[in-house]
Amino acid sequence: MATRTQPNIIITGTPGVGKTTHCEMLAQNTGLKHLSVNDVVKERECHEGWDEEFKSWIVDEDKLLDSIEDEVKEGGCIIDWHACDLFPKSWIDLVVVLRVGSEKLYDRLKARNYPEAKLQENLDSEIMEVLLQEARDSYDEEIVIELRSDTTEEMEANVERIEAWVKQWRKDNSN
Ligand code: DAT
Repeated sequence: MATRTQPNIIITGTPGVGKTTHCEMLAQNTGLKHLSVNDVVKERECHEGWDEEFKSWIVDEDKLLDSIEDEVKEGGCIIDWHACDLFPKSWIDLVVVLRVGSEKLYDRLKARNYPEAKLQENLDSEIMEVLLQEARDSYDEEIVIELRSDTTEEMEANVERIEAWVKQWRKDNSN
């Protein structure tokens, strides 16, 4: 059993699916802390350099885990990252996999000026449900939920649903 007094949640999904937007809203509404793995990798230099073709950092996972271990074990983190299989099961209480339709994703990644190879890889990854599979392979099925993130209305409903889950977790884990 976890000894933390606040839950840890992973918000995952293909880049562009809405992780950051969801995490910011959730952090504001729940008081939990938005832990952007992207920022951690950059600011604490948990990488082995820059991949020019994909315009992204080559993440050093061991360094990343060492770097966030203490704060995540404390609890109360909303982890924002496009992978989830690296975090130890014992750290995590809920895994939310956001999903989006191809056309919407294409538009969002295009707006970010993603290079063609990176754009195509991410579209394929979303269609093949790579992150959903990764989440199901890495965590108990009861803690993995898949939520749609095509529209603002869906995002608001998702945030409300996760907020309700946090409230219940706090009730169940208070003495
Ligand atoms: P991620 O952190 O997964 O890369 P993001 O939160 O930065 O994604 O969102 C990418 C863009 O898409 C951003 O301009 C906000 C928009 N967006 C995300 N989710 C949305 C939703 N459910 N409805 C409408 N727009 C959304």
